[in-house]
Amino acid sequence: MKKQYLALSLLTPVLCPALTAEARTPKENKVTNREQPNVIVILADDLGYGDLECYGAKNVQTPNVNRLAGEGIRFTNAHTVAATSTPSRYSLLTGEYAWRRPDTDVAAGNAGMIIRPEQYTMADMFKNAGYTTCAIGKWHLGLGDKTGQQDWNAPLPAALGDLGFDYHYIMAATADRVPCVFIENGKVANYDPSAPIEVSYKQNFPGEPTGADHPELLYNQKPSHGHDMSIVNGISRIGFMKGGGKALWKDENIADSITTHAIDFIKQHKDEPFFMYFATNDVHVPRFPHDRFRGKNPMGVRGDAIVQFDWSVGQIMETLDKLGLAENTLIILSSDNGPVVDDGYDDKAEELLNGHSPAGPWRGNKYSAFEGGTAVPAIVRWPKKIKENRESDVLMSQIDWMASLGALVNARLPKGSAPDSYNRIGNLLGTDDEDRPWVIELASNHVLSVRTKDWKYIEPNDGPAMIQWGPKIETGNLSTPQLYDMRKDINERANVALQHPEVVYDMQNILRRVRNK
Ligand code: NG6
Ligand code: CA
Repeated sequence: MKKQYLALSLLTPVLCPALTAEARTPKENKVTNREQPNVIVILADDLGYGDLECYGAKNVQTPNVNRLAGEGIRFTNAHTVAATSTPSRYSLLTGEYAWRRPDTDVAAGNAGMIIRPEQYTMADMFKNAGYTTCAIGKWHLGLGDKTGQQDWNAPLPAALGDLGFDYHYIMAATADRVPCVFIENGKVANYDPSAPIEVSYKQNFPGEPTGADHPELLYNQKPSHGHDMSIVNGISRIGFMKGGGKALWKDENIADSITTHAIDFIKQHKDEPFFMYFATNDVHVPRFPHDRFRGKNPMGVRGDAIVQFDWSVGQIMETLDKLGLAENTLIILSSDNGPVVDDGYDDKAEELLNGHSPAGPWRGNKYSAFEGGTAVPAIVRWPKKIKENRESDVLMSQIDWMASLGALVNARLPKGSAPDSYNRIGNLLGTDDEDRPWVIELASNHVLSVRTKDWKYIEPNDGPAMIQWGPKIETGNLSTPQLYDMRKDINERANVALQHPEVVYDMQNILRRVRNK
């Protein structure tokens, strides 16, 4: 870490003599603690900044997340690296910007494993620091060999065990992508030999119904965009699949299933330091929460999925409480990208918003270059060290979580690993409120933005202003540079690039420097 920082800061004056204070390389926060807490990263899916009660949501109750925030720090200026899942998660788990690689876009369910075994991951880091590690829930970073020609009826040739996770119980991709089975330690969980699994993203299997051909077979959630291929549990998905039998998940039980596995893991490892990456399926589509969470708010299934997410969080907290582990367990709760309402199923989420603003004060949504794409809730609780409950508007990025947590547990990272991650543990623990000098954000169309505390720059792009495949989502595209003054225009309305060419110049310099690193 140290080495990396020094190398960059030495380069800085050579490459960019004119950089202002805002263009500095991130500094490292001091490590103030070397004790080893358990660490749980709770990563929701498509949960927006405005979707939690403690972030101002009015139509939905989230008592457990509220309690977590009330016992820790609630961050109001935290960013994912990307506005979609795969690149966001890649960056979080490797400390490398996903856009440095060409193959980190939203992955198919049969994609080869994107993070390669030789890469050093957050899980490797914890494992080497003496932790027992696990990943539970949504994966969406590919599995198996690079070709993606997986045989789902045999152990996968590469899985999370090769990435530092001692245990995993995961969905290969997303709930709307086949295969609709859980993978446990590199094999289909509850594998049913009477129903061999076949998966293709190219063509259907003879005789298998699809949502496009047989809409009468679908339950109430019909696709609004895409999602018209294989039908599993009455919901049509992306991709074709055959078989699965008893191994197929039931959508209404996904939250129960992953939460139960998370609780079991905590119980089994209560006496040793553990790291858990708990990535929920909520609130991604198809939203199919269990009956007991339904109808609890005026927003339909999207609201119910938020309630279900809150329940999962509550179960983890309760388990820690019961086992006496809460005090020395650091929980970070966040989301993988900004919110989306209509994401391809007609689930009435749009019609039932009832005034709710999933992205809170930010413009744009999941996919966008505007802040709504990457501005997410982030809560850190660690009762042993964080004594004062507070809110923090420190500018931060998930890219730094690997190096920060590494510093916390005194991990030594191999040279070249986590190349974009800086130790900013003081920000996470509330002992250092110095903003990251800049944050880089990746939109789904590969446009990069730079955010500083005061400014937001979006690089020019000729693409359309709205997403083309259906829902009314702004991409943030404009063919000329965009600059917004975040001190007085957090909703990114007035493009002031022409009024502040020197700031545009600085922002472009930051981007060029980080790109060329
Ligand atoms: C899109 C899907 C969307 C969602 C997204 C990935 C369509 C029309 N849209 O292609 O439903 O699955 O990919 O979401 O198919 S993410 O949160 O995992 O990145
Ligand atoms: Ca997502």
